[in-house]
Amino acid sequence: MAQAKTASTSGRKTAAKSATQNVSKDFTGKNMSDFGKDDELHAYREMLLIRRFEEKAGQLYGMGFIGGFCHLYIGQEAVVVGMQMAQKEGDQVITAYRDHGHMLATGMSARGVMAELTGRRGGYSKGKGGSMHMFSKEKQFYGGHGIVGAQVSLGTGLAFANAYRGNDSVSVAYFGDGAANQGQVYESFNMAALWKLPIVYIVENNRYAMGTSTARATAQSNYSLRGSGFGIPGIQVDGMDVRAVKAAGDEALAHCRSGKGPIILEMLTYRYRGHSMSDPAKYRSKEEVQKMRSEQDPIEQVRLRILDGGWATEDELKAIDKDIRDVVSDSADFAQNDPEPDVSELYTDILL
Ligand SMILES: Cc1ncc(C[n+]2csc(CCOP(=O)(O)OP(=O)(O)O)c2C)c(N)n1
Ligand SMILES: [Mg+2]
Repeated sequence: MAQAKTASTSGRKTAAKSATQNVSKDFTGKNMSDFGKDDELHAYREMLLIRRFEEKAGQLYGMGFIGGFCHLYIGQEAVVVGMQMAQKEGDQVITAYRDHGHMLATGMSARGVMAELTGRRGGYSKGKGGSMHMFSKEKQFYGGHGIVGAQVSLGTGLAFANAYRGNDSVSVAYFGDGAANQGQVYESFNMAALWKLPIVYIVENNRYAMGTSTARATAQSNYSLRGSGFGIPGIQVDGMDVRAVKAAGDEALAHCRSGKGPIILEMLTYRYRGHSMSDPAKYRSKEEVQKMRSEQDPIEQVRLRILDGGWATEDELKAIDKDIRDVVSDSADFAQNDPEPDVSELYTDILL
């Protein structure tokens, strides 16, 4: 059995030897040969859309157009984009409250997401859900959940439905390093392993749960091993490298589709912004953030590879940037000008 290694570019320590049993491969992105020009350009565009969208959402929040909670995904873009590239139509996605990137990656419209953030009727929940509560049946996106860990149980339910119906779809359930310490996660693992449910559990290990670092909060910091008591295999992945994410996603989804049951992918990633818009992030140094941004930024990695490979010129990349900025500013204009929901909508679509 291969010894577990953490992603080399993440600069983290390798996993303990005793904990290697379930880790099948080292996904660093360096040996992912089948990720070519079209993939790089696609990943660049998709990640940039999320980055620019989140920057704009942050601005609108500062200007008072967005109220309530708002958790930005900046820094983690390679995770959802790489996974989405590995998925096929019909696979379901479910996540927590840091969800705008997941929605855009599934193909939900920037207008619909931004208008939901500003509480307008053109939003995905008609302006009544806000940042943490959006859904799209069409794109198989099941939320958007504010209760830490709840989406893991719900995602397991989606996998149960796939198994019950005998279809070929896989449920992809994202959760954080903090959520990984929640009890219902392990109840879900047990059922998923027992019934061999088709689900990829993705731990987005961004090193913090609100202001608490993983070092302070967890007894087993190799999250890919968290299913070992249930016989669920896990893989540690460089979540800053979209090639590594896609390759691990391919393997995990094939595992599920072949009837082998659940699998865990631990994505080693990092959030650049605070936990939410109201977090000044005093629990970490500016240098730590700066180091990640300058050495491992997921978008910059792709940009450099595109230029190195001669797959696009600086000018062509600038044209992509401009397209993306246009999509995002169009969504912001829409989200500021679309009317608020009518008062008659106050008691519709809700459970009392
Ligand atoms: C059941 C529950 N407990 C506590 C909270 C408060 N809370 C909101 S986010 C959060 C931290 C979760 O961190 P993590 O799972 O690492 O996700 P990240 O924010 O890093 O994406 C906590 C404790 C909550 N929303 N729900
Ligand atoms: Mg976290």
